[in-house]
Amino acid sequence: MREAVLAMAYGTPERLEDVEAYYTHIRRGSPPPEPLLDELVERYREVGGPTALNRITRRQAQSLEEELGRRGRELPVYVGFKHHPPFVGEVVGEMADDGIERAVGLVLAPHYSLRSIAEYEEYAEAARPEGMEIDTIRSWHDDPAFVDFLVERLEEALGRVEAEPMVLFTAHSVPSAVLERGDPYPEQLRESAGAIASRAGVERWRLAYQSAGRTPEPWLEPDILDVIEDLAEEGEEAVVVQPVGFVSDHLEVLYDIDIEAREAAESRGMAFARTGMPNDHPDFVAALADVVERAL
Ligand code: FEC
Repeated sequence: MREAVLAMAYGTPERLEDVEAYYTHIRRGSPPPEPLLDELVERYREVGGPTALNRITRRQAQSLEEELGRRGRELPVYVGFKHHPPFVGEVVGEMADDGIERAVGLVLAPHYSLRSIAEYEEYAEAARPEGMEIDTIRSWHDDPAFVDFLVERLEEALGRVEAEPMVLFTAHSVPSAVLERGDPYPEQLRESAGAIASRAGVERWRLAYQSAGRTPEPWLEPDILDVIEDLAEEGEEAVVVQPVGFVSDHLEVLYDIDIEAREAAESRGMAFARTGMPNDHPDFVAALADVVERAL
């Protein structure tokens, strides 16, 4: 049986001119009102233009293919994006043309949510031809090598602040309506945070959401900016942020954490540090290979 891995990630516009089409896709075909578009373009400008997310995703996939090969599993790793070409559905079609009969779907986001992994799964499933199997891994936040990797990143960031910090573990918020449908997302985030904190010997930590969308519905809280404000009022001197819900340096990290959250902390007199992201670090790639091998 011809097997493959389908690596899936969010995708980013590669030029500022493409931000409108990208944002329209995120909004399921409804073009963004001008003020929202302008604000998003400005956020990209502030991080130096479109982010490297697509390139990082491709490097992660390439390194994963090489690592699997070293482990005696010669199988191609395809890349499909949620909101940028090549879209997940197109890539599933390409895999079928290449004669792939079974694929392991690996979303490059560790926690399951109806608004994250479930949506990638739906895109893949909608394009899947009869006779082809796609098993998307539901979540991999608790993979031991991945947790080890995050513990090391946290220890490294803790070494960069002098005062004893409050550690904030963050993930992308999602509309809170998912809770009525039993979404395990908040629970999985608590598991991640608890496992990392206990392994790193960190006693003072909180979970916070970030990057809530610009829509009128309620999103999961507390928001990181509110938490930072509370911490300042409580007299905290330093904060270390670990964005456990993401695996790459992209807009939600480079702008929402490195610019917005940092400014919120430093303007209130607190020291601030953010943990390094996994990107294509060999130890992270090895963890991904473990996750895929188990699914195979
Ligand atoms: O570097 C880049 O250009 C890409 C940054 C990026 C990542 C990302 C990850 C996640 N999102 C998730 C959920 C939502 C929901 C909505 C939503 C909207 C946006 C907008 C931008 C954006 N997201 Fe995103 N997300 C990234 C970028 N996201 C830009 C539109 C402007 C805004 O609201 O800020 C609301 C959609 C709607 O209106 O229906 C929901 C989740 C993740 C983490 C999992 C993953 O990576 O797939 C969940 C990276």
